Amino acid sequence: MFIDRAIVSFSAGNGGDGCLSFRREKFIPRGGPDGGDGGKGGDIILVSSPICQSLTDFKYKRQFEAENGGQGRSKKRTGRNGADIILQVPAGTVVKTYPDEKLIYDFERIGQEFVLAKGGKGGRGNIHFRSSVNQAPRRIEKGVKGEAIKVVLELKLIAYAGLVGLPNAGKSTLISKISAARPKIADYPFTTLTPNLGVVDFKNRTLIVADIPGILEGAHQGEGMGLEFLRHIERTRVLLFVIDVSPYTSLAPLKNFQVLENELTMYSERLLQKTIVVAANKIDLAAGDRTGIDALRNYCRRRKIPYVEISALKGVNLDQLKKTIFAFHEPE
Ligand SMILES: Nc1nc2c(ncn2[C@@H]2O[C@H](COP(=O)(O)OP(=O)(O)OP(=O)(O)O)[C@@H](O)[C@H]2O)c(=O)[nH]1
Ligand SMILES: [Mg+2]
Repeated sequence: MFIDRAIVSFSAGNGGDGCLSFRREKFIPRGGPDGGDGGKGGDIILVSSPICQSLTDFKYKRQFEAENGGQGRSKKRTGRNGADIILQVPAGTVVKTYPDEKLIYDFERIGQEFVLAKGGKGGRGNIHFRSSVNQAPRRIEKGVKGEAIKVVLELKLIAYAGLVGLPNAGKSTLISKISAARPKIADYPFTTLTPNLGVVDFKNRTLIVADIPGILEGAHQGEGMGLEFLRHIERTRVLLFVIDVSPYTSLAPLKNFQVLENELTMYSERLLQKTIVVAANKIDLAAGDRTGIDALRNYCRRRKIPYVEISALKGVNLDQLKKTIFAFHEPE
């Protein structure tokens, strides 16, 4: 399970001030007060929406301000109400106070709506303050300030697919090409030390994919980074094996697959009951001899394991890969 968090400031709109004005017309001397009320400030409203699946929007923009109400005007006209801001969050989002993290609201289901910050009321114009003793009131009310609040938005995510592969196989390159995630990529093993999540879009559907550190032969005995981080993908639906099929690796593709499978079994037999998809990566480098690649391909075919040849770097066959992964996803 991953936790996605964003700290965001919201301010609702201020109410508009009431207006100070007197009727001024020909032949009507000493016209009475006619200043209208200020409009209400816009609210900030959060809605849990089926379309929204992550808090990414709040990573780019961390401050939202709803519109202020308009000032009241002469001739008893009320100021315009400020527009509300309606923001979508995924179901599963909790809203907490910042910085002490007390629960404010929990979006348990799709379609819930919560007014996080209320717009200020408009002030009354001088029309309201006429009395028997004061026919020409110069009194108005100021608009009320809108509520302002800084909160923590938090979403617990369960990734749908997890990328597993030896160090340097191109997992981070792949997630950076199929999602907005931008993990570090480099030509040496163990570039990735902590998991990264990416939201992958395909034909109006989205799925979360997790990139985790590479696995070495012997990881179950503590080699490399060990297997501890596999707990992050224990609940995924699909395991995507990323296998380097270029001639520049020490392991032949099929052996590479078997090492991964073996390490995963050592961690938990249950992991291998998941759907496995194989991405044969770096196909752009695999000109010439295909013996090793074909051995992996035929093996997958025999075991009915979906197999796609890709180049994460060059963007080859990535749509085909996404289609394959999405095929196991039943819409809720
Ligand atoms: N030619 C080629 N190079 C690739 C491809 N995919 C990844 N690479 C290169 O392989 C190297 C490793 O890529 P990463 O994405 O960091 O690999 P990783 O699997 O995340 O590695 P770790 O995080 O260390 O486990 C980088 O130099 C990438 O540019 C590909 O399809 N073709
Ligand atoms: Mg990596």
